[in-house]
Amino acid sequence: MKFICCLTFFGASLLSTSAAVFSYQAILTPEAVVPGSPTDDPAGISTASGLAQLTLTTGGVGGPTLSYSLTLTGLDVSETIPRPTLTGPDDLVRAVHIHFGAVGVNDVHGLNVYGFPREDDADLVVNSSTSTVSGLWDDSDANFGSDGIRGAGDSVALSDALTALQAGELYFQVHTFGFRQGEIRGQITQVPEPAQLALVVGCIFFVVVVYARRSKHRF
Ligand SMILES: [Ca+2]
Ligand SMILES: [Ca+2]
Repeated sequence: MKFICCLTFFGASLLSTSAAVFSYQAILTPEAVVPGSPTDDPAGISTASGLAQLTLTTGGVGGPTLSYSLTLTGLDVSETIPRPTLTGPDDLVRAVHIHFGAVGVNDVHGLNVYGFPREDDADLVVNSSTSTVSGLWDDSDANFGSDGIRGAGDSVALSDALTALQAGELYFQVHTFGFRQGEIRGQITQVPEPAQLALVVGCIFFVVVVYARRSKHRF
């Protein structure tokens, strides 16, 4: 029995002490954009789309991190620095932001990823051949600009957005020169964790099998 207790404790420790990892995704469409301006695409003319894969890690040293990789279809991004922010072709991306806001709601920026008004820091990678932007949001990304005051277009620390993330109240919005206020949008939602569930089931199964074998050998 002592052996079983040790195994159970080991399994529980494995799950509780290691950093927790969660998968998120966002599917970006023109239909999800909430019109807030005549320069949006309320008529649904755009055929662009996007898919973002994100990984949240909590419990690690240095605070939470959220890696993201957003691949766009039917839109272009520029690898040239500085990015074009004043003029460009209709299908060229002017800005990518992660915003606060539930489905159907427009709200302030959480992270400025690409383009106007600022970008994620040195971890941002832009691949124009695949129209992909990827990077890492952490607490060091808080940037309130030269005034030092948090405004609607500033980036915040990831810790200050975790509650919204876990509630499904963050979204990607992609702004192009054709649709400056937003051409495509996608809510960031958690993906079920089959790997973590499998680990728990595996631990329980292992304990049951070992217990059954030991009980059998007693008789
Ligand atoms: Ca960053
Ligand atoms: Ca500011």
